[in-house]
Amino acid sequence: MLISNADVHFSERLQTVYHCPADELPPHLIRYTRLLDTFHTRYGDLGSVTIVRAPGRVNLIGEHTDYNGYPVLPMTIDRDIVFIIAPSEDNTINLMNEDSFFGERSFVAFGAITPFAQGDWGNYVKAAVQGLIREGVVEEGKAKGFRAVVGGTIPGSAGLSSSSALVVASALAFLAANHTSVEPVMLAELLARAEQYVGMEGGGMDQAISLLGDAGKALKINFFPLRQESIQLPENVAFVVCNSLVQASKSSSTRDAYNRRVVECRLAAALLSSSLSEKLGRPVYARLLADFTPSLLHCTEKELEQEARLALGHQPLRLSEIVLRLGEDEAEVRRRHCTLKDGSTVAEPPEGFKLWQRYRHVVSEAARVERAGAVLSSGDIDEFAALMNESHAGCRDDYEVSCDELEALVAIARKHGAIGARLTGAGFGGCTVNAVPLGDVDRFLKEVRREYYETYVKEHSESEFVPFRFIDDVMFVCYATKGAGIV
Ligand code: NG1
Repeated sequence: MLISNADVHFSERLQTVYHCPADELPPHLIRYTRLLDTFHTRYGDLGSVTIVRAPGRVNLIGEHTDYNGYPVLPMTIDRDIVFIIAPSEDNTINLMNEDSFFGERSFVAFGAITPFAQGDWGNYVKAAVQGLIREGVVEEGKAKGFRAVVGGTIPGSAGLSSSSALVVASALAFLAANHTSVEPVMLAELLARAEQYVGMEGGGMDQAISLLGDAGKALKINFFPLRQESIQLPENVAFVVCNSLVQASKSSSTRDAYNRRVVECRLAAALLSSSLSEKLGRPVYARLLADFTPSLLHCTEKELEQEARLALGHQPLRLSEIVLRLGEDEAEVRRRHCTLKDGSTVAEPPEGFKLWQRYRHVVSEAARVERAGAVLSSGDIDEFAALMNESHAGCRDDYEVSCDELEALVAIARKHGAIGARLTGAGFGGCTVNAVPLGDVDRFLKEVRREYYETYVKEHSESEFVPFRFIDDVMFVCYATKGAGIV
């Protein structure tokens, strides 16, 4: 077989993107070749094509902090979404997913784009296109569509950001079809707003790490305004992802539970603002929990915590109680704090809103991220792992986003060599991330496979576990790749 200069160039390019040794390139080359073949079989020869990709991510620490304005510390993973595209003559977007389960989708990039059925994969593409048109990046009347073959290797509904990777890749495809581009930081902010089209009031972590990620590095990301700091990943420890096989689907109860926590944090901010305003005798405006800065309030962190404890109370609060404390009209409280971007309102949970617990997790998690960034930079991996363990406890006890299966998986991981183990992403199922000393990785993989996938899963057949074909699809070492872009 003759190897052209273009082939050599493409191989070198993939090596930079995936940050892998040359002997690990063949599977990537095979995948891209397959996607290109599928494109030509489906659409014929349309001349030159563009390839865009967007990676998923694993969040090492900083859970449920992003939408509160606090930092996160994720890294990209070498599982991604790839689009092979060619521009259309008109504004139609045709999508073919190489996984026949997802099938083909088509829509027009014009006006208010109506979503497909809830949970449909095409909605993430619509979210990106709608966002770019709404924010004036692509001019509505002049927008060009594209034809695409889409291939993904990120496990879905697993807390590894497959949905945001799809949004990011879709945006890059639409921008390429319209011969335009947006600076990555701006694009990440725009797409965080755009993804709320699917009904999750999410923060900006996933779009940011997918676009700004760096090979071999983790990123500490701050929000409002978005800014990032690269941190070299340690060489003596691997971060291993293990999928609990419990689906945390964004189109169902997970979405409602997530949105309820967003609302609880908003209500906590409102109550704390009101009580601080009263105490200080001047208005304290704070929309996000991160807006309460002790130095600006001329108090210590401890004093602020005391104040929050008083303002939020230990017990869950009924909406009527919150309304009373805010001294506002109930309809106004619902409109300002409980209403989501799609106009729906988060209902009061039967047990009331758990404001103090949510506050305590978010603020302590934010402090852990600050510390984690510093100790990771200095190479103190034991301290980093201890912070991961504390983070998991906060997610489980105060934020209540763990489940029996995640607890079993974390316990098994710690028993077999993980020095730090925690749920990652939104929770309610999905994956754990584990810090495992390099020399223990093989044993860890073998034992977790035996004790969780071959034993626990079989013994708990009452749970709805997602079936899998290969163990590598559900348990793997993470390698940070380059951020999203044109390949
Ligand atoms: P995942 O796990 O990908 O659903 C979600 C949010 C993040 C962040 C985490 C919790 C979206 C798209 N993603 O991530 O912004 O809040 O939960 O830390 O909403």
